[in-house]
Amino acid sequence: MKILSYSQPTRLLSAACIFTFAMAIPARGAEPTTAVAVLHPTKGSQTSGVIHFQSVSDGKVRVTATMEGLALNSVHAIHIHEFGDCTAPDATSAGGHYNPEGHPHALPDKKERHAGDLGNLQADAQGKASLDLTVDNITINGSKNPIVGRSVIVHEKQDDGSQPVGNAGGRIACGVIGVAK
Ligand SMILES: [Cu+2]
Ligand SMILES: [Zn+2]
Repeated sequence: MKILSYSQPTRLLSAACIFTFAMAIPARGAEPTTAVAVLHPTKGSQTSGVIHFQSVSDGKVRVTATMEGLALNSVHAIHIHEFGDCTAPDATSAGGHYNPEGHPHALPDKKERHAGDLGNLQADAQGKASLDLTVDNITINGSKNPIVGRSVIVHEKQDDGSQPVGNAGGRIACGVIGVAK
């Protein structure tokens, strides 16, 4: 009888201990769900900003960006580039468009495009721009075209969707994509 009367609460207590212990440790290898890049001006540029990436439903990623210091009322290409390396004064160290699938360049309305093709930003009369776009061809750090460790580049001109890279001109801001909390 002694064993029976003690066993139930003891079992509950151990279950509670294991649960508490498990909750205290983040699951190893869990995929991060948000990433961020702070974009700094390249040499001679005034453009800076922040871009956030967040996993949403159906394996999609919501991309939100705010930029400032752009030419007034102008349109600027924004892409994820292959390397997370903004060290060159003109940001050429970031390499070309992030394109693990080997697709041609395109604007986001085309399903088949570089994974890094985020289209354009429209600057207002104060030189500020924002972007809110949901895409289905990248993940934060999953198996499909992970973006962590790559970079985001804003260009001096509009991406016109043409080959090979949208005719967007020089690079005016660059930031490396990292895991966010
Ligand atoms: Cu680019
Ligand atoms: Zn591209």
